[in-house]
Amino acid sequence: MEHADSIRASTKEHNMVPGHVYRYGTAGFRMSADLLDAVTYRVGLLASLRSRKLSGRAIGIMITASHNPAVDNGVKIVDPQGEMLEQDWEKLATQLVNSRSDGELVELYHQLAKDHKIDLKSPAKVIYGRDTRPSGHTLVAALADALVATKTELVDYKILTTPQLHYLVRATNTAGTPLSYGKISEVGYYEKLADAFLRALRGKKINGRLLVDCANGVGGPKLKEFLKYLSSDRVAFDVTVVNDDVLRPEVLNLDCGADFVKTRQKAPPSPKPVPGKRYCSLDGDADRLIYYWTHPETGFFMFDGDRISSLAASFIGDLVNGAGLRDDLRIGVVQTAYANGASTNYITQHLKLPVLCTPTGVKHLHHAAQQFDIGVYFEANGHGTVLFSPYAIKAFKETPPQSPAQKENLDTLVALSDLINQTVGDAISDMLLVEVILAHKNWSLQDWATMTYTDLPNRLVRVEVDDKDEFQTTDAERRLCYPEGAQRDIDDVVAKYKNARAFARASGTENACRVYAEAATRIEAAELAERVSRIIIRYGRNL
Ligand code: NG1
Ligand code: ZN
Repeated sequence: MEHADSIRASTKEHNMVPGHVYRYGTAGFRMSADLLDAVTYRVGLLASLRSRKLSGRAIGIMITASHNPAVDNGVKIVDPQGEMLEQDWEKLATQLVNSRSDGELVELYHQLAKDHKIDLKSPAKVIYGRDTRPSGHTLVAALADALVATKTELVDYKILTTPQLHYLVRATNTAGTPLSYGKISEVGYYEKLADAFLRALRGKKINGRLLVDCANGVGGPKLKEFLKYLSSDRVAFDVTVVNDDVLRPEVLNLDCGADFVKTRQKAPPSPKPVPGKRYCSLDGDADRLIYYWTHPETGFFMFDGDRISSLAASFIGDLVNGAGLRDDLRIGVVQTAYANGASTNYITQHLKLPVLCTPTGVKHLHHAAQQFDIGVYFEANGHGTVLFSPYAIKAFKETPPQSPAQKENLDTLVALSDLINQTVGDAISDMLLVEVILAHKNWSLQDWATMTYTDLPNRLVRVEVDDKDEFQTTDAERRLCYPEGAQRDIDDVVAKYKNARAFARASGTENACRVYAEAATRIEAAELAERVSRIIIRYGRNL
């Protein structure tokens, strides 16, 4: 039994905390950091198996708990093209992590190798990074123990944003091929983005200062590093980085960051928002982005994932038309049920683009977006990107331009395909994309708001239930199919309101249900959310 002795020896150093059941969810394993040492060790074992299964291609592991409080952490596996772990393997991760004893763990490891025809003597490679949480230190040590025990080549990239790790996985696995994604280094990531940003801007002027709230997370130091790669003689990009204190762990995601702005629907209290200025917020691992500004009279106004998505779709759609490729390339937008109904209407009716709805979790959106030549996907919370198919990129590069304007559109599309992270939502890359679009359109945030659509009033509520897994959904999570009768009761309540929509689903990241409601007025949206929540509580008790 290959590696059995070394695994047995190192497993003893990483004991599971008893009494917990772990599940590889939408965000991998995410919980209080105290519970994660042995979980991370076991994820290392699985990643080594996955790499061997895929002929030694590099697998990524990111240690982060994103927008969660500083005491939490998480561990997530990245597949060779920089995508989320394949779904079938999520189950294997859950199985392996829940092994009840060291003996069972070693046995299951070998059983998985046998079942999946994995040669444990073949080469394996795992690369990893972590956000700024102090607990990341010990977790990567646990991970390294598993990789050493299984004779897996490893590269520790230390502190990274989540999208940087995804970039590095893809760059590693495509190096030396015609699809090379970029240099295999953090510097390579900055150089690629800086170069693409300048090409996409095409000398257009960026208006005014942008203030970037980095949630006191890894995005702060990384954004500052990126800015060094923008030569000031080629672009005037006036950026002020705020909430970038990574030395005091307790302030991570505290009263700041993209999740705070989106869920509280207000600007972070510090630094005090200045009316009229352009702001954006990243989350703790820099894969979500929300823009906002405050108006002297009307107050706070937010540009969430739905707005970034429709802005990108509209701009890229215009470029494709201007490049003469309208009939060649299929452009589509992917959303979840949480997308504001007004954004869906705007995209289908005004932009005349198809919209697909998938279950929550970026892996679903990413997969659906791959059906298009240009697939724009965003969750309302600001996580998303734009995927370009190899066919689309070839068309941008090889279509003979019929005019200087067409050439310009084609060149801008090539630049965007380099600027936009093709592996996962990336707040820094998405922010540069928004800045490029606003510069091309010569829009302020006020222009962006008034030239598009008005959000329908909405309300998102978290509802505590005994067992959230009893709530099962269908139709991209828009309808409950279990408990029986619950959906009928929700339909009856929704029917009492005009232009209303509501749904309930079990969270994939915490033991609770979420209820979302939209209606013609704020009061009605709140009332509807309240009534649907009561239905969920009632059914939750009857089970
Ligand atoms: P859950 O807990 O399944 O609702 C939340 C977010 C998702 C996604 C994941 C992963 C909402 C309503 N849900 O999922 O969009 O980002 O966390 O972080 O925002
Ligand atoms: Zn995140």
